[in-house]
Amino acid sequence: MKNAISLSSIGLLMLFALSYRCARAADTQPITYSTMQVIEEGDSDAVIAEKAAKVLPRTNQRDWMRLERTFFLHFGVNTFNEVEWGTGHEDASIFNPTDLDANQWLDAVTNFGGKMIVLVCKHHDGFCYWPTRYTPHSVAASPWRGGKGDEVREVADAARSHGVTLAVYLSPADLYQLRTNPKNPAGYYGNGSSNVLSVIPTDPANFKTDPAKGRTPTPGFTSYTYLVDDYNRYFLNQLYELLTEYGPIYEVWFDGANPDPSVHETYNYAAWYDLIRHLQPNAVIMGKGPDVRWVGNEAGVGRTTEWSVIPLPTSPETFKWPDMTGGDLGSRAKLKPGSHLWWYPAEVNTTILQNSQWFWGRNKHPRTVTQLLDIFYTSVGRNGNLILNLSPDKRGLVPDNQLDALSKAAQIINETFAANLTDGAKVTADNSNPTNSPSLVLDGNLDTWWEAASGKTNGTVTLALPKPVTFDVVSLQEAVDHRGQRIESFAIEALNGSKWEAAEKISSDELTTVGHRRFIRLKSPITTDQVRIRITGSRLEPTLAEIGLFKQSITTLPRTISDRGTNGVVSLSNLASNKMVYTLDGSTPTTNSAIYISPITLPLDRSVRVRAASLLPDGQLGIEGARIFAGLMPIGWKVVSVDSEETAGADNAAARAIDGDSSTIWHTRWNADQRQPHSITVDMGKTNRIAGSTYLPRQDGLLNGVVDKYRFETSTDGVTWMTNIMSGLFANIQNNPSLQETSFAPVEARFFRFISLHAIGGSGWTSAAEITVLPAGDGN
Ligand code: FUL
Repeated sequence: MKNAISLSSIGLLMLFALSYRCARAADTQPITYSTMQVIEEGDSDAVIAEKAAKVLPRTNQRDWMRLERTFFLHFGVNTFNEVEWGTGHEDASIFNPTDLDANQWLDAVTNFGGKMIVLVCKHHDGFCYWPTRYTPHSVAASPWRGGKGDEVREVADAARSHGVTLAVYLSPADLYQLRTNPKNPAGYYGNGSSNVLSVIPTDPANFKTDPAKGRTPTPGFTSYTYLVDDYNRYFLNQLYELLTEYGPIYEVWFDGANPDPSVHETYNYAAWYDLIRHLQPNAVIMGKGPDVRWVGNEAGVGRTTEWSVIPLPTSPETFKWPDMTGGDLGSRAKLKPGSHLWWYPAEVNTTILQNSQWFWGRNKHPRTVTQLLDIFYTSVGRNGNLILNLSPDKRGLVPDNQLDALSKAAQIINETFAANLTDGAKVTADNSNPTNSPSLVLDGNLDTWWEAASGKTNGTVTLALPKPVTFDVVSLQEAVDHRGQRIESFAIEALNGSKWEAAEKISSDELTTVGHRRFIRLKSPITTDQVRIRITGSRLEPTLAEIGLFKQSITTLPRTISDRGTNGVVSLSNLASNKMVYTLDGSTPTTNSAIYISPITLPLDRSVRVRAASLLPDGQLGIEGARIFAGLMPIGWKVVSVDSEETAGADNAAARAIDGDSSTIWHTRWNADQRQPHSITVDMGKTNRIAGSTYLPRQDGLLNGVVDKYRFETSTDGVTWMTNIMSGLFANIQNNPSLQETSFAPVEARFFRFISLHAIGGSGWTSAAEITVLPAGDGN
């Protein structure tokens, strides 16, 4: 049956046909709970705060927020080429995993308590991992399982049998379909075709000639009609296949990244959203869509103050959902007349590989257990869902080094959270709404909660424990599904004798927002039989649905290893100020390793791997932190030429790119020389045999001048240059501005030249925090 829809009106209305009862100014009418509120001209600050506090999540968001730990999986042609971004020129024959086992992937997911897997079904290169009817460029053309394989089906089946929900990533950017791809001259992407009436699912045989001709819909589903061009029809048909043939889908992930923006294509997001809402109404749309927001980095770190209620400058029907990367997205200062207040929670995506690399490669190392634990606390514990990527290798298996790090982190998390130490506590509050008693904060149910008495914006909830307990993690959860997000500041205090004392938190955590969940880690464990949460600021009567006290099974060691100075000096520190042991030869630290007393001097002529661990008061080792210092230290190096450097507005001289300090940068002139290329030429003072280079983009959160296309040249005498040493693209550097390493055949060089050919966003600036070279045979 065909169901014709006029997209512009009905589709969008259906899309947002949620309970929008936009409240008017509070002095005329009470403000009711709603999934959207509008701030009117003349609303007082109190009314605005009340409106923000009365925005509720929608059902699909509520279910999604409760997942907390979810996984991503990037596997495909890029795995076989060991690159982060493909080109669209890949031959299908390259995709041939020998041992692909989706159950092994799902075992890893459930071991970490993962509740959902987002599978990359098509990455930017356009190769499809299910046998789609709409392009031959898929697993069907590959040797894998004799061309009969369907990775999406295998993952869907494994996910179902593991009790994990399924979600799909379908890249809007598609280099295979790019109009300019010589491998596919009939590509749809940016081919200038006009919008024509198209039935989805389209009959593949008439895809271009008569798109009004549909094919039989999947049993249990119907057809839809849209006015779209070739690429959008292609994309809608792919969505249709994925959303109707693999069981329930809970998230659709739209990536904003596009490796080749030179060919323009207009994505018809409205049609895509409409189709998703019809086919999988419980799914959240992530990224360029209305349900889930990208947190703004790929490092696994949520904001210390993370609001889920976000002001939109226009109505959600017309809003374009750009990435939101600012530091403050939802504080009172951001709420203003004209804002539509919308529940828009954060998803924190990151990878198990160092430097946020998504696809497996033989030289890519997994993150340390400490980093994974940190990521867990700074995502799930900062009112966001964690989506952690696994990268199977060419066999189609998640390699042991990733599994090892993951399962160690999982074990620590599982042990830490196995027992909520509040058991048997008597809960009281200095004020309560009579229908929401304080004992509800310990009933394990997010749908019941303590709420402050009517009119109060603060309150203290006290737990009197049957006997003293020792804890170093506090978990708080607001009743967001029923009362929205309200808390703005709070204190955690423990009774010490007869005195209430503030529990000392680690410095990277802040006592501000709570939302779905907030973890606060303490600087050191506290032993007490009375704990209180004192809410000191709230947009409306504060609520707490759950309180938890936990003891970390192992004291972790967040970020402890400093930069390597030009003198080779590195210092170690840990937040709890414990003693530390370390190694410099790659071996695992033990209680007998060198004890850290003062800054260590590292060799300067090679890469060094520093591994360190705290020595805990009980004589045990805390878990390890590690850092690789890649490349030669720039000792005695000189910039011999640079075409532009800013020295007036700030000290952004070229020398800053070779000062061994990742916090200073070389930047071309701010108000001049705004064109590419730019280049910096360095004299290393002596000839080195080198086999790679590194570029560390600026680490201050700004992207101005960050290079995404480069060339690297060398010379032994500064006169004759080898210009074809290395050139290329720093794939995904915009989303993931971390260390970029390239390797090349060993060469003797005293001089090198780094040339910026293109910077993010086509900017005419160039910037760099550090540039160095990798010595040959270094093998870090
Ligand atoms: C980015 C992409 O470019 C990466 O390759 C990866 O897929 C990540 C999840 O999103 O923007």
